[in-house]
Amino acid sequence: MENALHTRDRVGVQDYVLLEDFRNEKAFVENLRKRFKENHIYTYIGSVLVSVNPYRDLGIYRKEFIEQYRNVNFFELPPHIFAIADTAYRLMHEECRDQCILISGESGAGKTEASKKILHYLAAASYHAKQVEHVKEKLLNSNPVLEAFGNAKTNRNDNSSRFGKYMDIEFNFLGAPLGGHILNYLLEKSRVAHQNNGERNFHIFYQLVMGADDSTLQRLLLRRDPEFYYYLNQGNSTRVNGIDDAAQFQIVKSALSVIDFTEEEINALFAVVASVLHLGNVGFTEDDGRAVIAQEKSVYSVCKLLGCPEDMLNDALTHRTIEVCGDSVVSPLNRDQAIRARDAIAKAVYERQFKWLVQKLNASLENKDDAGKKTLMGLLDIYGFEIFKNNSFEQFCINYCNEKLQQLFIELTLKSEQEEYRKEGIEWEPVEYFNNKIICDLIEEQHKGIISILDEECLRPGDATDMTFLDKLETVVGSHQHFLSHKIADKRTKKTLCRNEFRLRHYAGDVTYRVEGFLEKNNDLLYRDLKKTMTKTSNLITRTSFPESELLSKKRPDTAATQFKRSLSQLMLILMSKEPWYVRCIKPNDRKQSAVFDDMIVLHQVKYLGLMENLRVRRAGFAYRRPYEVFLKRYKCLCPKTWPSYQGSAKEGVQVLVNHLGYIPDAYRMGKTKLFIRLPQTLFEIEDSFQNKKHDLATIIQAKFRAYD
Ligand code: AOV
Ligand code: MG
Repeated sequence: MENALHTRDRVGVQDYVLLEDFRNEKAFVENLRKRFKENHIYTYIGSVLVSVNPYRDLGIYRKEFIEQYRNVNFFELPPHIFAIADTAYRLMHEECRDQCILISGESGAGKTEASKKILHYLAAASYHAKQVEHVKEKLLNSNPVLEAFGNAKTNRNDNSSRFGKYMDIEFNFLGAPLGGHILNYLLEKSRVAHQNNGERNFHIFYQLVMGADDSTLQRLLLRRDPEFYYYLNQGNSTRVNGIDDAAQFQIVKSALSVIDFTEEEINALFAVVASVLHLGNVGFTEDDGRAVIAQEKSVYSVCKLLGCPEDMLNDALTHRTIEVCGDSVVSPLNRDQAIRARDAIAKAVYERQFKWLVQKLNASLENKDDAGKKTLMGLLDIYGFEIFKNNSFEQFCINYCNEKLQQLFIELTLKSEQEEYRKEGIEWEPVEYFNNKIICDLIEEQHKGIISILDEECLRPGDATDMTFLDKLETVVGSHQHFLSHKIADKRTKKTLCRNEFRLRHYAGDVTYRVEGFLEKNNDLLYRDLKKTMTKTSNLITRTSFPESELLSKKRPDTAATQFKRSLSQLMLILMSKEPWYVRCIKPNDRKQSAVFDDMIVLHQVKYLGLMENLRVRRAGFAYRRPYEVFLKRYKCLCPKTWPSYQGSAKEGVQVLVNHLGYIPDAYRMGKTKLFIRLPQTLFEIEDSFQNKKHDLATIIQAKFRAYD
């Protein structure tokens, strides 16, 4: 077994707090590399877990490992995702404080895998009783379903999350899970209608086509051939090495039944998935500027599956009705407009189905037993920072979300750490760190942030276009140090951008966005005729997710970016109300390869994740801190003057205790309300003594009882 103090040469240090040259980036990366080579993918910075994606099964998540990490103090065993899960779980259970585990890192770094391991750990290690086994089953089975509908192959990751997910798990006073609740964030729905080369649509489409039995396919009017569907074949990669769509389909189907989906609901779900594929195959020709449907058979299939009148859908795909002074005027669409209308309805149907799915999951996971006190464990797994060849509105939102999360990390760990020292009256060395708030402001500030400018263009009647949006950006934020456009040459590359691009200097790197489609995607409007057609469907999912009431509402819905911004700020409040734990995921290379550790790629991530600053703050200060009451309560038995009780204040008691333990002055500081301990070893030692003492006391007590028998 790896031990903190004895094996540092071969496998590096398991906690960066112990790294001698802790200001040196090279030494930092070297330590990760050493450990990676020895298959130690986890390393701590205090209580922050750094994880390097091994891209292969290391066999470190088996039952024995779960058992090993159960109820063991955080620093006693080698770093592991289970140690984070275990400590957070125990704090939640024993001290009744809500916890949350925040997982970050760029696309493909291992966030989703980490979140699944945590969930598995919690299910396996939490209170065990017959009544809660079903809850655990449901929590675990929610994953394959959400991944089928919300993940896809991208050029960065074969199983890339295309939605953000925050899950709260509710526990009772025994530590037994009672239920859960999922919040989902902005699904990348543009993928439904279009995929870049090398990428795929959401997994479920391929799973259904490859995995459903013949009679189901027949009922859904589908062919067992993903290449046949326009919405599946654009990326030229319908089949992916290492992904067995057919086998996955069986897993998804059985997961759906575990989470209480009825046969009728499952049929409705697959009918919607199939109808999206048929919609994609509806092609148009043009006659005298008017779109004419070329594949009536596909329209027929959609109508049959969703249960709506065929002529109604035909009309809605080729015409649009506008209300003018109370009168309805019908005007034909041209071919381009019809294609856009078709894609818009396909995307809307899929997105609303996803929301319906999450609602159904939540209904199934809802804790119906309301009695007693509950505590929560939150788990955040979002889409990671990404840079593609072409970056659009979706990447803008995803990267903005990552900025917010980084900001939270800085706020909570770095800043709060400094502030705590100040508050506790303890001297320490200030640490400079890059604060990305300036980029968050550039994006989200009221009136002058990018989202506000985008909204303004979206709501402006008349001639607003993606290019006028870019012009406005240049006027309002052109001089911002994190913004670049074609008018300003990049100081580093000396190159100017194209006329239709802008570049943001994100905390994690520069990303060039093309403005085409920003307005349309942000507006996210659907022709009324198509909406109306959906309200007339008999499929239970489309019928409930397109309510008639929406047609009556005159209020314009908020834009996509504004809704996203609002939901993110709510998420930040949720996270701030809990005790946070961090898992910082790192990708060892850009080729999804195991055993390849690219120093430059790792160094880049170490830098932008702020890990060096994080370590400096940790080292400048004290690895450990505990309120006097908590510390005294736990360890008072180690000193005859404080055991069984101490008459003075908790602070005085702790002073007596540490004097008795012989701590040297540099090892600790006494704050206003807390004791600060510089190095983790000091705490290992006292914890060991405590465990031994506890054992001795238990033996004495047992012996006493035996004497009475
Ligand atoms: P992500 O969630 O961080 O990317 P994933 O968790 O999906 O990344 O990881 C990508 C792939 O790396 C997985 O499909 C696994 O093949 C492999 N992998 C990750 N972690 C481990 C691990 N601990 N052990 C073995 N293999 C692993 V994105 O969702 O794209 O931002 O939007
Ligand atoms: Mg993911």
